Amino acid sequence: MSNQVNVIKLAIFGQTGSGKTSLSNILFGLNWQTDNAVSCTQEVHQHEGKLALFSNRTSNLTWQLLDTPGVGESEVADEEHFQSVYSAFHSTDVILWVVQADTRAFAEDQKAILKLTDDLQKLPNAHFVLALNQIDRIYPEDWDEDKNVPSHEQFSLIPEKINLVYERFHPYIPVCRQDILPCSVLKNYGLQNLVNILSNYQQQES
Ligand SMILES: Nc1nc2c(ncn2[C@@H]2O[C@H](COP(=O)(O)OP(=O)(O)OP(=O)(O)O)[C@@H](O)[C@H]2O)c(=O)[nH]1
Ligand SMILES: [Mg+2]
Repeated sequence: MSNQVNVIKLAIFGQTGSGKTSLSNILFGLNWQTDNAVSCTQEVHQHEGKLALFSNRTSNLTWQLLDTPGVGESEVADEEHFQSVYSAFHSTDVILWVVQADTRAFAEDQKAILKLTDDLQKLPNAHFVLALNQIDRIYPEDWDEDKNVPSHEQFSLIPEKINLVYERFHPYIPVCRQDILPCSVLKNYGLQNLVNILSNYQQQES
């Protein structure tokens, strides 16, 4: 595995607009283009470097990041992107699947995983982490700006969201409940937890 030389491969997947590129930017201090209206990333983008956010124990690590085009843009686009997304999916140490916290529709993610795994026949030997991004947008969208945390009401819905995502994903990918992390790129919330979970993998395996 690549971390013998302290390089960990991290590839990011998920529906278009879930925030994959936004996460890439904030985690690695990049300035890749994002868009709030149209599907943005049209090819796999690669970057090698240190995390902008890290714990002391991970500061010596170098990551090879792959940011992939989102699934569910259109049938044509999904087909065009498939080979490069498939290669990224099968050549990485850590798979970060990003979902929008305010959605309850996961069929596109499930279909994409079925295709990427040849109908679950070919699962990569990677650590699966799920980011429940855009947690600021969950009902009733009344973020606690003073403390920069979810409001009381939003906070009380998070366990339910995590359960739902777990139920929808665990028949398809080997993800553990504790590896489903609520976060918000917009609010810079939950990202240190995410980094810790991503980095734990390296610690276990090295
Ligand atoms: N409210 C909110 N908006 C976010 C958050 N993260 C990303 N966004 C916004 O969501 C939109 C889509 O973000 P992108 O990072 O381009 O999403 P993507 O998954 O890379 O999209 P594709 O490249 O099309 O697959 C942008 O307008 C971001 O600013 C978040 O945590 N909260
Ligand atoms: Mg993108």
